[in-house]
Amino acid sequence: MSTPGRPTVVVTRRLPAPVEEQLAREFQARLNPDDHPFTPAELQEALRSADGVVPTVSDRVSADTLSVEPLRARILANFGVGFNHIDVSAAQARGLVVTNTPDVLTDDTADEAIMLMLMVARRAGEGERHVRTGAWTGWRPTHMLGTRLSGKVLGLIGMGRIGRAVAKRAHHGFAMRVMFHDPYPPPAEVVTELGAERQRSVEDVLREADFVSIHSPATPDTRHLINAARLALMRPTAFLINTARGDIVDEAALVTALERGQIAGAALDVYEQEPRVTPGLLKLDNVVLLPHLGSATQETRVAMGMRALDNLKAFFAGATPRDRVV
Ligand code: 8YV
Repeated sequence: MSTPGRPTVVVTRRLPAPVEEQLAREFQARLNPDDHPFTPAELQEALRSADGVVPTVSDRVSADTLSVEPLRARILANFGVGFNHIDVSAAQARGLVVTNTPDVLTDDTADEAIMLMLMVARRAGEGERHVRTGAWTGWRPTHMLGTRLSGKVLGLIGMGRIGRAVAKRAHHGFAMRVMFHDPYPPPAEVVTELGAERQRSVEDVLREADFVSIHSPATPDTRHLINAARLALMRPTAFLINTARGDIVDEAALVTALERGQIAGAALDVYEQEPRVTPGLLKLDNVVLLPHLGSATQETRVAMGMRALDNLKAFFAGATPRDRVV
């Protein structure tokens, strides 16, 4: 039982049980037992009636939603590191603090990027479908040959926490030559330790890489960063991997590039209009499609929840939450 007098917190989606239990101990927690996605009206009701809200990527916290009156909420403790679904300027203008959950999902998301590279290069999705549909007639030397990952050139678009974790795996685990572009590059010693080479532009990375993996935040500047013109710079043997945010890639342009054989394949975990997937992608065998699973391990989802909880606790104790973004 939650104790009266504690801050009221609305959580928009089901969270792992240990997190919900802890939330219920610390706050007047209003949970979402049937896990339905919140409507804008439900989000507004939460903002009107709770001291804090824990939204996530399936909520669109727009300026319009945040214009609610009266506004009671004072913090949006986002469950997730990416917060492009929240209009942070509008939140700030309304006096709301916004926090996210970095660090705890870095390793799992980096693992997933490597998994997607291997899946698309070694034709794992295609092979699985082959076995499950009963099409497999047996081993033969020329059957379903893919592309080697080890020793190839990995081009990272974005070299923040997750980009660096991918570089570490690729360099130390797969002996890949790692290059990157980031307008805010890491310190030189970090770059050296990762055996990485900085490129001056996204274009320079795209021209050189056998695998291009995206690790930038979704901002107005990165929307459709990977468009038709940039896809045309990639090698016909290269693969595109996206575990960041869907709107960084122009999905229609990607379908065209794949259909024309301008690139060899793509592996995506995120989409422009989740959960909708551009139909052209579904038809292509050289595309791996996952349902936004980057951080989807038991360990990480619990850690993300605990991190959101820590942010709430700090805020309601009058301190600056560790992961404050505005
Ligand atoms: C989350 C993510 O699962 O944290 C993020 O930004 O993309 C994923 O790891 C999801 O988006 C929850 O917000």
